[in-house]
Amino acid sequence: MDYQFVLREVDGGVLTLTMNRPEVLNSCNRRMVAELRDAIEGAASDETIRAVLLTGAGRAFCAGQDLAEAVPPDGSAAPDLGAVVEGYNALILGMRRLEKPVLAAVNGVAAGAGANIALACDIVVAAETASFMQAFIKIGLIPDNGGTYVLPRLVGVARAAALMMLGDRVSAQQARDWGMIYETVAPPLLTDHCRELARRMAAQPTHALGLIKRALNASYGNDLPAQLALEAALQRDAGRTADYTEGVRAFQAKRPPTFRGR
Ligand code: LHQ
Repeated sequence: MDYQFVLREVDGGVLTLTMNRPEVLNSCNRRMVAELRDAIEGAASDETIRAVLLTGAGRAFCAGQDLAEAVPPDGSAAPDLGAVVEGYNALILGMRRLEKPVLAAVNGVAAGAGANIALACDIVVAAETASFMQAFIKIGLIPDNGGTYVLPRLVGVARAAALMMLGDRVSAQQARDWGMIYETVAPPLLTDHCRELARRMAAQPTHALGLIKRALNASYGNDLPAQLALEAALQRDAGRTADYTEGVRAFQAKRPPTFRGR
């Protein structure tokens, strides 16, 4: 696919995807969503990619759906929103099913679909000046992109309901204190810090990282016996990897391990 609105860069096993429509705060048009989806699908089948880093160009992470496309200013017919949301759903499922870590470097405001795309990542790091906003209600919509699923699980139903019903902005520090995201860093340090984290993840035992993700996804719906059974099955699988052998040998030899992701 030819990429117009997403910058793609691969370095040291890390695929960096930068949403790149800064003049509209990286709001998502249909094409950008398709590009993100394509890049995530490509990462799944590319062995050289062992971690993904998602960020935004300019002062925002992503302001959600491009509202000019959602309700065309020229008065032409608005698209069926269910169909638009289905395009995002494929992206969110692709990110959750990708058996490689996805890190969000939230460089600025993450609103609407942009907030929930960030929350679909495995690790969310935000600049101290960034913010999160379930902006949907401000235009008469409900949170989508998995927001109604993931947000109550991250921050509890009381906070999730208030955030969704009021549409207020939450600062990155508040989001961190509530457990919505992993950590905050000073804005000038965000890029380097997240690159370093992504590089570290790309040097981890990739297959096991994928299995952790599978177990966490399943934990949303499983009871304890089912989750314990799943852990046993996934551990059997992890125990058959070359990286497991390498990890144990390196420990015994008191040297750092070299994981190849296999
Ligand atoms: C934008 C946008 C934007 C276009 C800023 N679109 N231009 C799913 C399926 C189908 C339909 C609908 O939605 C969904 C899911 C959703 O995501 S719904 C929620 C959509 N997003 C929003 O409602 C957020 C709208 N944006 C804002 O509330 C503000 O822009 C925030 C709070 C994000 C940032 O505020 P400021 O820092 O004050 O920036 P700004 O408002 O001045 O925006 C800068 C420019 O970006 C401006 O253009 P201009 O030509 O005036 O400089 C905005 O019009 C444009 N922009 N968001 N979503």
